[in-house]
Amino acid sequence: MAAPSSPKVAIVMGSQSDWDTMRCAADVLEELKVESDVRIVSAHRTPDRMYDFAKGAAEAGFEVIIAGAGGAAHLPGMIAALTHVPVLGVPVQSKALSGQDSLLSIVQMPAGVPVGTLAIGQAGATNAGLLAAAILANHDAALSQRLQDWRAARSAAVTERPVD
Ligand code: RP5
Repeated sequence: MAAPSSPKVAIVMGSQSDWDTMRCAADVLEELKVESDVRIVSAHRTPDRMYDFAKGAAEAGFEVIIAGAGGAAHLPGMIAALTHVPVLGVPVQSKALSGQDSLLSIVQMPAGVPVGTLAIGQAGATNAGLLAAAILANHDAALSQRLQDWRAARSAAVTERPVD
């Protein structure tokens, strides 16, 4: 049984080099006062760590997992295969193919094991954080209000006309 204060969102990534992207998910969650547990878990370099994390995710109290990886990005799909906790996949922008490889390898899951795939790069990571918050907000009225306020502030910041 998870302690009441355990983070409900896990953010995992395949490499330290993914952190520049994935920190956008952590940052927006922090703005919304949602705790997250951030880890490096590589599908091909630390497969045992990935297995243990995914198999233990539900019992650890995670309700959403955000998984980011680049290149032949198996991580989100492998985690989704090992847990029933919803997985949001963030395709990290790779050097060789600008993240097209990451995107296709995350989004093209065969029917039966879904990964909710976001945009390539930092926009995708930010939106994964917002989507995770929206999922939790379904049963957290205070978070729902913070999310609505966050969006209202973004709308209010848009000027009607461009300024020089
Ligand atoms: C993937 O390979 C990681 O997700 C990362 O995006 C990419 C490159 O990793 P490094 O070589 O920078 O560690 O596993």
